[in-house]
Amino acid sequence: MKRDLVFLGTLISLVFLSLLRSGSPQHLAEEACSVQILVPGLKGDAGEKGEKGSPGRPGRVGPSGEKGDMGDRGQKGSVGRHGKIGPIGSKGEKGEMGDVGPPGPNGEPGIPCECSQLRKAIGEMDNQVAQLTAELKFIKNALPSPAAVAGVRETDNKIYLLVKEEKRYIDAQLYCHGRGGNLGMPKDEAANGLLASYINQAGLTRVFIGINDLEREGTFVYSDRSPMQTFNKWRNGEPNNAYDEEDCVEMVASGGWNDVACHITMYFICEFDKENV
Ligand SMILES: [Ca+2]
Ligand SMILES: [Ca+2]
Repeated sequence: MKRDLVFLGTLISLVFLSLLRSGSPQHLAEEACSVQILVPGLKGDAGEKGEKGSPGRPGRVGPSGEKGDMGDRGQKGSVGRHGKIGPIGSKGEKGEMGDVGPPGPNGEPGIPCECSQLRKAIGEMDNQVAQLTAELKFIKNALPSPAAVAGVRETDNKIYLLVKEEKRYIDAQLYCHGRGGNLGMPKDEAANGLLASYINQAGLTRVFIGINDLEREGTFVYSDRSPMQTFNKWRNGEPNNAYDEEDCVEMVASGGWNDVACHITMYFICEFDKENV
């Protein structure tokens, strides 16, 4: 288009020049020198083909391709390392008994002992015990008894001894004490009955027993200082503290009790705990 305009301009200029030259040739010659007109040449022939250019820059990264098919299975790997040691197992069952082992070596000779002497001493003691047992049995059963002793009576835990020596209460108590006992202290019906029969079998009518109110008038206690319990065998009207002097106690053949004066003398019964004999 631009080229067409230039071409049209050129054509107009040529027409204008032709008109000028047809008027005054002198005047036109002067005018032609003062006007500069540029006119492009004709288009040239095509040039030779250029040399090949340098390679272009790399293009952009293309999109991801589709997933391919699964490959073939690989080869078997080598054997791995040993694993950790596992926990301790449960206890096994007991095994069978083994064979008898060989006999051990002989021991060293022992020290000569005095067993023979010990055996002899023990044998003698056995003889003494047997003899004493026989003597005790004889004493229990012997009739008549020697001197003051008229046999004994016993229960599961007591031994009673009737002493045929007339003594005041206090002396009778000393006699029993001196032999590790006390005056007889009937504390229940059974013991009281045993003492009563003891007296009867000895043909006696009364003996001192271990009961008194020496410390406090009217308050009777046993001779071991233990208090009277609910059990008692007072005869009718006793204790009456007759003449205001009866602080000791006798048992009569019936087993009944009576308070009497302590300074009179009569037979008496001692009692001993078997565990102390
Ligand atoms: Ca009294
Ligand atoms: Ca009395």
